[in-house]
Amino acid sequence: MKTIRLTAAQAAIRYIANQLNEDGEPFIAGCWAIFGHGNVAGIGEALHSERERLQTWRGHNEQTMAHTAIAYAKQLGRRRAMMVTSSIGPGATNMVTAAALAHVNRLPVLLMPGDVFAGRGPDPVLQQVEDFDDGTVSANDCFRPVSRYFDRIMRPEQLLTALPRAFRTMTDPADCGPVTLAFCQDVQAEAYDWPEDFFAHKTWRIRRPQPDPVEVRKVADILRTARNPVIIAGGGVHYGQAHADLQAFAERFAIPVVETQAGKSSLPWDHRLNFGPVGVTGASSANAVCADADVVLGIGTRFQDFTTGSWALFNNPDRTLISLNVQAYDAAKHGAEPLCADAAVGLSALAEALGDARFAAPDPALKSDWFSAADRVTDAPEPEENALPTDMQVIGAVQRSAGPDTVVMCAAGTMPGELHKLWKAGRPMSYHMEYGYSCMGYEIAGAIGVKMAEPDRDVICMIGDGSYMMANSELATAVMMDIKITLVLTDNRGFGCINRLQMSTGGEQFNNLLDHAQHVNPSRIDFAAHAASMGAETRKVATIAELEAALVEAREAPGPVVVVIDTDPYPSTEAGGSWWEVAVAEVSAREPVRKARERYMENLKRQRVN
Ligand SMILES: Cc1ncc(C[n+]2csc(CCOP(=O)(O)OP(=O)(O)O)c2C)c(N)n1
Ligand SMILES: [Mg+2]
Repeated sequence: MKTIRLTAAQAAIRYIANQLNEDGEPFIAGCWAIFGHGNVAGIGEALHSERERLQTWRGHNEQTMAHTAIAYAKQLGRRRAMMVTSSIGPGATNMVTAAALAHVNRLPVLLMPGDVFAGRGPDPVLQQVEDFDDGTVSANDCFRPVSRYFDRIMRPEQLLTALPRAFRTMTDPADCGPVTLAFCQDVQAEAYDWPEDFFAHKTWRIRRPQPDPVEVRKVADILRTARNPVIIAGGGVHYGQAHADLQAFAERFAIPVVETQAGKSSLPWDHRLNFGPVGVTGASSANAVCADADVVLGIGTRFQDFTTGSWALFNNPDRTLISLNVQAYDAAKHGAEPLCADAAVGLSALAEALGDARFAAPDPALKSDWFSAADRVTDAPEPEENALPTDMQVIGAVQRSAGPDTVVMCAAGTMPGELHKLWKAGRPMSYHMEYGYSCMGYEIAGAIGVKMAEPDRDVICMIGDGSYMMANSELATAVMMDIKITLVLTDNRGFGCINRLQMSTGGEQFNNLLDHAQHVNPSRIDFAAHAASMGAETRKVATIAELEAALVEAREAPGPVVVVIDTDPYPSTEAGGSWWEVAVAEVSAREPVRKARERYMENLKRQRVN
């Protein structure tokens, strides 16, 4: 057997660079890296030697670098991914939040934190977490519950099995998620004689699991007897690239489709069978259809509480739940009748079994009623003097200035709910929402990942002042790397959405808006100046008309643009929506809390968990 002598880190990077997707592209598009003593001399040296084939990029924070990597994979429907390397202690644990985000959202990312010395000679090294009773524990054990596959590389030759396992996990449609290879720092630098064929190009095809014929028959029998079925389109429609299959299926049988946060843009918003967003942040049209539905067919959805209205939304007493999902865990949730398969092939098998069945699509007036309510808030006239515009009007302005290929993206705050309700998404993946983990701080980094994934599309990142303050430093990376994104920063001076949630659960306004937080000096953050200091082009606008004009200009600007607008923290779209379970204090000195508790107990009666 021919061998080649390389360090373990050199072998890892060389192997990674040779793994391809079905389109012949490297599956790992590049590596985000912040070096420390735990990776600079090992992985860092190896990345340098392979820099022609696997690019290395430097960010400002390990968590946000990983967000960029994850957003890239999400935008490309999991067909490509990125890796991220960190040092052994704080750099590694900074990535744990991002690992959790990828885990919840079932997205591939290859995390490669350094780890302590396998040989343990210099113990304890800088940043080593010492466990008094367990010599195998390091800071990287924090990744275990949030990695789909976790391994610690303590000998070079472990890579011969660990790396193929890592790629299997990232390219498996059912098991897809983050992989953490914690790489002991002495092992990174250790040489080994590797079989040469370990570095041959290898193609990883994402398989499309076929359904079990018995499951198809059973599900078809249920569906055939339905009077008013509904399809819940989730993220699996995007990841399975099942857009055309979904549309054909819905049209053939006249079944209305509603969309989750991850599934939005599965069908164009104005398709006659797209009844809009579902659930807590849903449209009245979609939710009315769901409340009535006797068969609920989920496609590629995890049935998160925002989708199901905490299981109080589908309240037809005779309803049956069907779950078409590539992952058996999701296919059997909450008493669902499982159809475990890839979305596209599952739909075509189901279509064949259904034959010439045909259902009665709901009244289209539900949709026109919804859009007249939605347009009233997005297209409301400019506020009176001394009043601030609403976030919904901001959405209206962004929508009017957007093209069909624009990608609007966001993760936390007021905007995800409002965008889910109000954004009119045309093309697939024109709506990129991280709402599995809804992680403040994903926005700017995520926008960079979206733009790297699809450089030809305009990317608009909606970001609240709270999220901006939590993680903004990758804006400087966007400037340095000339990644053109547009940020629309809605400054309502605090955590507006949580303040409203606090009020609706009977709470006094407390510790959310900056005015209600302990302070000596009132906050006076100048966001435009802050963003400008990192090299972005910035505009502070006062009105919706100015915002619209700034967005048109932003398209022509060469680099990242940040448009800041002050908005009113109190209003949100009243139309649509459904109940969401948030536990309210059972005893309280406050009368409004006691009232909210009563409402909560009343609503709980509608909940049906299987
Ligand atoms: C990392 C993280 N911490 C806390 C939360 C809980 N949370 C959700 S939205 C929000 C406030 C967001 O404030 P901002 O970005 O200003 O948006 P706004 O609601 O004001 O529009 C908080 C604290 C979260 N989702 N993520
Ligand atoms: Mg805010």
